[in-house]
Amino acid sequence: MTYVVKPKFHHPELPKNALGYTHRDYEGSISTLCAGCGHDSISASIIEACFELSIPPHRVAKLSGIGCSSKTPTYFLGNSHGFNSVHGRMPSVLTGANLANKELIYLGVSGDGDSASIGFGQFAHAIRRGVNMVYIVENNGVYGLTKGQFSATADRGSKSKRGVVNTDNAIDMAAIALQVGASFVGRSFSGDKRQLTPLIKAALEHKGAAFIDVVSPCVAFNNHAGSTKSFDYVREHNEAVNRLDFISGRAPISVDYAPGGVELVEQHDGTTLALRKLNDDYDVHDRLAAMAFMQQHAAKGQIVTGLLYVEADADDLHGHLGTVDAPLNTLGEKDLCPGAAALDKINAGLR
Ligand SMILES: Cc1ncc(C[n+]2csc(CCOP(=O)(O)OP(=O)(O)O)c2C)c(N)n1
Ligand code: SF4
Ligand SMILES: [Mg+2]
Repeated sequence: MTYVVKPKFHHPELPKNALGYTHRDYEGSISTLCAGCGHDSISASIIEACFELSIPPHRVAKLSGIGCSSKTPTYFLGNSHGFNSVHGRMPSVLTGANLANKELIYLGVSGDGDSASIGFGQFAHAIRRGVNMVYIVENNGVYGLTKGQFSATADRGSKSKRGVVNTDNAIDMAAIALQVGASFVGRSFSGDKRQLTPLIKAALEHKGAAFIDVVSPCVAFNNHAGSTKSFDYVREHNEAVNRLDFISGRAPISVDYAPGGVELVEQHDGTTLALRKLNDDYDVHDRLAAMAFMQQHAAKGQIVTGLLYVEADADDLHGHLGTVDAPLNTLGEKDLCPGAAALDKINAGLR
């Protein structure tokens, strides 16, 4: 048995959101991951974000690949659609589902092995196409499920639990997402729920390819001295450029910071992001500067976190392709096959 159903009992006065749902309505089965695994904290942030945004669970489609990280959709949003695909293939399955039915909210959950090793090409192409989705990589620098081999995001020079030094260069997933055109890029840490939850909320409201790289320590295989993905290392080297609070066009959420260093970013759909700047030199609208800033800090061993880039008026794959308003899976034969006369006309135009 790979999952344990949670008992249904709960306190009768749990807080409810605008839909009348409690947190329990956004939970899944009991996690079977190792106690203390960073991935479970990310699941908690996803639950919190969906609860706070009052998202109807049946409107979400969660997709994943293979790995401890890819198992996590079982542990949240138990009332949503789910598809656990093949290792590294989540992006293409998600792209197909999104093309068929653009009305769902697509949440892709993956690991660094799943997306930076076997699924690297799939990751890059889904992002560059601008698929409307939230793509989360739960990044621990190892293949946790298969017992701790270095993944492609492990930093050069970092040590495995047995003392082996990684000699390969690391892939920075957030930098690649920026390079291939993601319209929303964030990075966070599983141990910082206050930073991560609003980032997920903003990504859920963003139209286009939203990517979040979450450093998520593997307590079983990559949380020792010498690792650059351990809880201690990330806490000591975290360079947060901003803190995000989110104001929805539908239900305003108050900003709990003193005014002054707060920048408001209007999004395509009328929602607003409220951003508290922690670094005055950092501009979330400058893709090239963001890439340079991240590389400079990575060279010093620092991990830049926060909202790294946002394109406020971004569009998605359906917009780029000019698909019809109705979801493609609702079209019937009459719409899809306009008949011989229309075909003759097209053929005549090609002569
Ligand atoms: C085609 C294929 N190749 C290899 C495997 C073995 N495998 C399962 S999970 C995994 C790596 C998972 O690493 P990651 O995506 O980082 O997830 P984590 O467990 O670290 O969260 C590998 C190599 C597989 N299941 N399928
Ligand atoms: S092996 Fe690592 S990634 Fe997998 S559940 Fe345990 S701590 Fe988490
Ligand atoms: Mg991993």
